[in-house]
Amino acid sequence: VRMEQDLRGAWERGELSLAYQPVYRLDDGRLVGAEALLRWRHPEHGHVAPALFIDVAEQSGLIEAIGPQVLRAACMDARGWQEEAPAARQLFVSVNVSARQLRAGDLATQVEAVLRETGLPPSRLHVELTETAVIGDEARVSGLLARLRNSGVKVWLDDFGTGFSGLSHLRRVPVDGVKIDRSFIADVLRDPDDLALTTAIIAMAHSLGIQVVAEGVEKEGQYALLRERGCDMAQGYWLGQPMPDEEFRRLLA
Ligand code: G
Ligand code: G
Ligand code: MN
Ligand code: NA
Repeated sequence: VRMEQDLRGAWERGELSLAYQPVYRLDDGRLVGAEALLRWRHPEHGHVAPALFIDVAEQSGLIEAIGPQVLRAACMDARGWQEEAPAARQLFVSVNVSARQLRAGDLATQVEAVLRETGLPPSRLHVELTETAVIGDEARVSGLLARLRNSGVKVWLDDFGTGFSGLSHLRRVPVDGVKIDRSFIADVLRDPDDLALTTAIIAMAHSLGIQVVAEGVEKEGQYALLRERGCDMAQGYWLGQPMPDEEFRRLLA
């Protein structure tokens, strides 16, 4: 209850901010975009772990207020990146959308309004949904995602592989790609099962005509292996930590 109270109005008080983690294409090593990750600096307790407060935001319904603010801020920041370098005109920003947000308002209408307001081209906005967000409501979610994708927004299935039923979802839910959960990448150099799963996810995604991002790349060897296996993109501490917008802009300049 305490955290819920503290989280209420945190955005307006300037305690919440976005960090951007760079995403690189593996074939040529180019920067292609960034994932927006919410950060909370509590006035007394300092930095609060996102896994903790996102859960509270989700349970309490506060995410329905915070989500649209995150979406708008991320699109505005991404629109500003091109001021640093002409090539930044192509970069995407990837925004996490939770199950509750997906069910609450009309996400497609919200997204369309924010894109109009910020002038960010739709193809530069990516939306990340977890497999669990999609479960149970596939018909409605599919319709919503189809509308988003028709407008040019790209949709990714996040934490892919952890939901046990990833394959069946891909059949019914239209997405542009999957993000391999970092738990598979962590041991991919040592554990033959994780390597087999990662390789299988890449092959399966490509045979369905969709792309693959690997998360949690912490070592050069993981990067090299993923590249060799034909994975499309990667992010992780070895490539770049999540950083404030000012720092991300310095990376672009
Ligand atoms: O940021 P890590 O930095 O620890 O993020 C932890 C979790 O919080 C991840 O699963 C991530 O998807 C989720 N997350 C981060 N930012 C957002 C956000 O803006 N909205 C939602 N719904 N989830 C987020
Ligand atoms: O669930 P989601 O994929 O949206 O969350 C991304 C989370 O992963 C964030 O908490 C982010 O800070 C974290 N993260 C990003 N890169 C790495 C990495 O290389 N290693 C680990 N352990 N976590 C990472
Ligand atoms: Mn994510
Ligand atoms: Na993930």
